[in-house]
Amino acid sequence: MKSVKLILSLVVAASFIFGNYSCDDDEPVNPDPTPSDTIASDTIPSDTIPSDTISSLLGTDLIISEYGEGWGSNKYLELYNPTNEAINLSTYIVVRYSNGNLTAGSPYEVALPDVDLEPFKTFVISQDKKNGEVSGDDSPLWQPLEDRVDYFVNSSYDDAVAGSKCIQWNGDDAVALITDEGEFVDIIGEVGVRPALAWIPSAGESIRSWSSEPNYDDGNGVGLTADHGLVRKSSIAQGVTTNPDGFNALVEYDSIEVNRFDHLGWHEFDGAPANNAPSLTVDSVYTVSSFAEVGDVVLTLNGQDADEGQTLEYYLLDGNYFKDTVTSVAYTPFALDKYSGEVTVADDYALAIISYDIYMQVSVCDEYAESEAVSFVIRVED
Ligand SMILES: [Ca+2]
Ligand SMILES: [Ca+2]
Ligand SMILES: [Ca+2]
Ligand SMILES: [Ca+2]
Repeated sequence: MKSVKLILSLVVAASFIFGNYSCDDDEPVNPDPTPSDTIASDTIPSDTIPSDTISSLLGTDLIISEYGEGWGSNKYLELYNPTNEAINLSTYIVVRYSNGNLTAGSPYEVALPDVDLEPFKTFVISQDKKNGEVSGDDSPLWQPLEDRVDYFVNSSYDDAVAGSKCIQWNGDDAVALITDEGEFVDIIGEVGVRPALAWIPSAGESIRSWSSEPNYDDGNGVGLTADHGLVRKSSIAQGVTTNPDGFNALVEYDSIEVNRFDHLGWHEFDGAPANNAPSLTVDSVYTVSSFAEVGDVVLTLNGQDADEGQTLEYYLLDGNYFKDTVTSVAYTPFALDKYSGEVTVADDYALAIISYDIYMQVSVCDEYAESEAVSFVIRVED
């Protein structure tokens, strides 16, 4: 446990240096580093800060940068490379230790694919329950989540399929990244401990989960690993490599509300190179003919980024939904291409019956940061 205590005290020190971070359940993560408030400029003369301060912030291995346990199948894990060299993922395994189990087993272990993860980039893992492809009682991933996933894991619950029961955490499990030699790289929760029921405000009920107050597993405070997301604080460069004695999520993570996907696909890290966040401006209203056909371009989003050579990705955050009040059939009339920013007609039958404006909320991401959300409507005209 000694090394865990050392890590925790380093984290406390790092929190002091980088200021207080919001942990409000209802607010988006909004890191507000205020070093000038917490360290008087005369206590640490600038000439005592070594010139390699930035590189000393780097990590030595992958970390878990985001965890999500949402509604239905909306479960995901984001990995991040906090080093300055690419890391091949094929020697890493994501493991779910279910309900306090000390061991996992093949259906609970996902071997990652042969992918080189570049420095300061993320890799998002979820279940292969894509929209239109689910069977049985499963619900599909919500489209705004599906759009951000890099790797869809076979989640058939079949004991003969490795990993098929892994991405099904529901709050009272430990989730770990390990090497193919069985060494912990990072851990959420405490392997071998199943937390008690804790209050989940958004659900209006208690669900077994790691919670916000000591002892973190006895139900005190608010449940944080069920119907919530966790975003790693930007000061954290190293994973938890020893099974901890208790899991206080808020030491290293900010809590975000359930089904909030706009932090996926990028991670704020103090050791990363300087970056200008991309921005996006849109008109308030675009129009499309009710006779338009599938594939017709309605508009093209045009993100701006002051940095050279960064790939921009466009995401739908909300909207693009129409429900026929007579038949109760729901439609998604448009499609947003992640890379080109083109919004095209996806369902021309929906256009023919729509009788009001379709609301869209979108953003642009450069893989290091995401823009503010912007909204517009598409007006369907005869
Ligand atoms: Ca849930
Ligand atoms: Ca569980
Ligand atoms: Ca993230
Ligand atoms: Ca940028």
